[in-house]
Amino acid sequence: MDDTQKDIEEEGEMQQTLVLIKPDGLKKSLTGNILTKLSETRLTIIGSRVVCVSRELAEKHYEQLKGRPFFDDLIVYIQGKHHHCERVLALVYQGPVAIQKVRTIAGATNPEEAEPTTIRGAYGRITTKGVYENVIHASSSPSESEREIKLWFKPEEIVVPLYPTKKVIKDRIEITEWA
Ligand code: 3AN
Repeated sequence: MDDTQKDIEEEGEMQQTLVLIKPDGLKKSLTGNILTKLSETRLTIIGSRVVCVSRELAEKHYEQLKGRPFFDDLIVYIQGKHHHCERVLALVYQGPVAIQKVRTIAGATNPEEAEPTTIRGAYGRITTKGVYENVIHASSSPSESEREIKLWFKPEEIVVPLYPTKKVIKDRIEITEWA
């Protein structure tokens, strides 16, 4: 039995999770600190991209929150318009019970309620306008992580096969998409 199989047997189901280091995290030069904190999980990074977030991508990512009073501010924030930093760092982590492990280290949604040793507790804040600047996004469930990973990454941008794919012809070129 190799180490990965041993971990799964001892620790639980193999999962993937999407992490976004949000524009406030990048602007405040927290990337290294956040990655160090996440490395405590002993999970493996299987995908990574710096992304300039369009309004369309932001709205799709947060589609479940449409209609909430903070939705418009959230879309502006994740696009980096509050921080003059129009990008996020998107990462896919994989390993046993990855979703819960990352959410535990990320901390509570409200940075003032997050444990001080978590990423959001250490680095997050609520602005005077009431926007939660909580530095990091982490998927909340297996179905959400699959939806989010497929939204942020193309199949070839992940270094292991994750979900079924299909071949399609675009502009006479064959490309691989999520099925
Ligand atoms: P989480 O990111 O912890 O899974 P969600 O999915 O409920 O929490 O919320 C997504 C994002 O929306 C949060 N990360 C935060 O930036 C923002 N948000 C959630 N609740 C509030 C709130 N009450 N006021 C302002 N922003 C919020």
